[in-house]
Amino acid sequence: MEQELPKGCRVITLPVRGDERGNLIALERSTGVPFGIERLYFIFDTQAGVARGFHAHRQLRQLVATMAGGCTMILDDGEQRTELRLDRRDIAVEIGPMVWHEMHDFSPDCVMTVLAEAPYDEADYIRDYSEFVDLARRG
Ligand code: T46
Repeated sequence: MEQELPKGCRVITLPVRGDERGNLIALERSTGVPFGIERLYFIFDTQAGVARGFHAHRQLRQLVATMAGGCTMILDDGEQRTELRLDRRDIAVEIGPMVWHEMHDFSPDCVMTVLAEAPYDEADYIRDYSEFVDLARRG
């Protein structure tokens, strides 16, 4: 995954500890999580043809990985828009504040795992794209 990402986004390779029994990935600050983890949530059983997201966060940083299946993530900082297929367990994407994100084309088995820096707060969401672009361009 060498493509250029919008501001505030980064692809992180997760360390896989494999042995003859199988594999294990441990996530903590020392193995690449760029913030203290306050919340963990999972998105699964996404119905065929459904897209999710369509928002940016004002402050929140998150780390997103798919632990099964895959989906296509659109990342947009108001100037640059990038599409990324997330379908490897050892790859995560950091989504910083003020990044519009959408998730499309979920495989039926997709389990998306999200680490978040802060508790859930609806006030942190920008769900209107025009408002997001205005705020992002103002800096
Ligand atoms: C994001 C992308 C990647 C909670 O009650 N607690 C939570 O921690 C979360 C994340 C959601 N909710 C409630 C809020 C809604 O009533 O669960 C419902 C579905 O949330 P939402 O429509 O925001 O889901 P997505 O898939 O559009 O977005 C989610 C996260 O909300 C968001 O922060 O970055 O996944």
